[in-house]
Amino acid sequence: MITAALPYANGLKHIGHLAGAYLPADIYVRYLKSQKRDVVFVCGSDEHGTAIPIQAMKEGTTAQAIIDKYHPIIEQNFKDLSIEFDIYHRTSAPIHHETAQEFFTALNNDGELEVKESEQYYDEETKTFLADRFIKGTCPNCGFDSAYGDQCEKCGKSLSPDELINPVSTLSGQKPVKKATKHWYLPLNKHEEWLREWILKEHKDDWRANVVGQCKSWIDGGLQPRAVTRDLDWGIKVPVADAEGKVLYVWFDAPIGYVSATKQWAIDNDKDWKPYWYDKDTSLVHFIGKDNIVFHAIIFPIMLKLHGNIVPSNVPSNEFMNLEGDKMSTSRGWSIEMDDYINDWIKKENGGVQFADALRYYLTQIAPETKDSEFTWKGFQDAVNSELVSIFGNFVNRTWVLMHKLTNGKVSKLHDELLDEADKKLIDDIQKSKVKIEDLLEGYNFREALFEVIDLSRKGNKYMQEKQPWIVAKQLTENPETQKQIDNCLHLCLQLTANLAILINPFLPNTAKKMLYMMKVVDKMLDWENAGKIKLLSVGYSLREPQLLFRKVEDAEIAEQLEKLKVKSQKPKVETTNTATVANQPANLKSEIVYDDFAKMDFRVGTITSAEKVEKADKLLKLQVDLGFEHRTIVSGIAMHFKPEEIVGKQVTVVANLAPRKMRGIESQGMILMAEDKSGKLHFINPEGKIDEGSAVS
Ligand code: B3M
Ligand code: ZN
Repeated sequence: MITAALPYANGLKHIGHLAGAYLPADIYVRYLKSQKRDVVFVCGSDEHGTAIPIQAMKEGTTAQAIIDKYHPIIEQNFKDLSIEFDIYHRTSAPIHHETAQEFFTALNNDGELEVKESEQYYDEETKTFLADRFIKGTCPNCGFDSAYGDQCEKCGKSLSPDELINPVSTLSGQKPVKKATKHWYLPLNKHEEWLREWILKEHKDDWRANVVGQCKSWIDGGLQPRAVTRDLDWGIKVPVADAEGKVLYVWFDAPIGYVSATKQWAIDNDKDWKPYWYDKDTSLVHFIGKDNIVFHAIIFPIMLKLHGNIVPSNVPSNEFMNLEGDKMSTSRGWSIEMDDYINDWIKKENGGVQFADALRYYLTQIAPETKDSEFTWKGFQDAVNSELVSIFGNFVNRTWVLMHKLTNGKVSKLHDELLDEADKKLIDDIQKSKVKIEDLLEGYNFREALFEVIDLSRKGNKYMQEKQPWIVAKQLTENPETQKQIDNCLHLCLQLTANLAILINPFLPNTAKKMLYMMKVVDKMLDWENAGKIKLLSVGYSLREPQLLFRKVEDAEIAEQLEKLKVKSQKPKVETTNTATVANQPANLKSEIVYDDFAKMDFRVGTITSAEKVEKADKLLKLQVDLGFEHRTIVSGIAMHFKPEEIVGKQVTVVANLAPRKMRGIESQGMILMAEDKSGKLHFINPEGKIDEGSAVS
């Protein structure tokens, strides 16, 4: 039973999230599935908690609209990066509400929860209790001035509202007062003994040190009862009579989302879900980022145990991935959203799916398995150009080209009697690599496992370089016997290629698929049990023409991404709707320009004469704009804000001398000026009352 943390459906997710939980989980699951093990891989959107209504306020809409907007985008983003869940569920689903309520009721009826009244922060203006992200203040740990009531985003420390220095309401910006309220608590303290035994002794060596370490400091610090309900109107109703206006705490319901997702998967596939959560032989593995450790290694296991379920066998958690020297953060614009990467690399060109694998490659190569790591665009370029292209891709390509040149495009014979030391060593290397990679994957060491795969292809290159079949071929006319040496070399290189396809498959599934196509073999060849064998391709079998597995990443592409990151991080981002905060934000002006810079731009008034959605692009509308002197096609990223029919006839300001640019195969001949208000809503810039099309704006 494999789970990956449920991302909040409150916005786009970045590649740090991908590297933290989803990619390693996907690699592991692909490996298990290639071994035909009985495995279910679940994930889904976390749609409760204060993060959702807060985003709704920012976007000037409802919580429901937020989850309905982001859930499908995130789901599609994962698909585009070849993250293949058995189900991508959502916690707003009725089956999840029922499952979470049943869980609560069971624990409550068994007397495992405590009810207590306490004084909590309250916002008199909005008449709301201020839990979690509804309250902000200075972090007592690192001094960051906008730490939330549940966690400091700067230093990662878990907090409670009472720990914040100078707390203010996120909703109104007001200073809160204290007010009494009743809540249900899970007494973590009662479970200290078995947790110590289970985590700090039993799993001391097979869980990652960062996980055991964090658990140890929680346990040593003294576990406290933890509230599992909240005074909120967004969430799952507390299923008892006297709990008006109360919902389950998001961290109580979200992990139960793994169970309800499994139930839904079982319904969809006509299976029984119970063994996956009750059978003692099941291994439950939670893939998460480091800020989720306590919930998955301490709190949820307590809930599972009390409820009679199995507890996790492992909780592989990653540290953080930084970006170009700074912490990744969507709100500060210092991040690469999966959605952006997909649009810029994967959807842009034919065969762009190789860039899903390229990202999977680089993120695994720098996986923050034991300490924080760093994504740089230069590092990405190096990984692609000097490893995927020059080592792995080069070996496969050379093998194919030579096979077509020297052995008629067929798998040549292996002349056993002629096997020399180098041949035997290569065969041995293939077998050893398989065992090593398997051990590393079983131990969740994905980075090293991937290194071994590339290293095996490096050995292939070395072998080929030693054998030099293209040189040997020059002696063919004099000595036809030398063909046998060529046969052996290419036979082994081909068998190695088949092995590489199996071994790379969990990491780079699209590459493996392409290799299968070139070898004209069926998916079954990728079964893990085939790895280490050197009889995967039969003698005399003719193979397809080579296809390049990867192309080089150009310097200009990297420069463009760096520029994009710079521009994005300079854009003012509005943190809350609290006007005081907004007024205090620095204006973030772009650097000064001279009049000539401005005079170069030609702005004209135009009228939108037609608008339609661009296929497979959620954000884009294709517009026809009448500029008086001519009609223009303009592709504009406003589809999330306007329906096509509501903007036809509107006057707009167009940058009329912008170089045309292709977007999704459509040439966009200009740009429309828009103003973004503090809620993130877009407005057209248009003249007061209709004027002639083509009028210049200056
Ligand atoms: N949604 C927090 C996060 O995205 C939370 C994870 C839930 S896992 C059950 O980091
Ligand atoms: Zn802090």
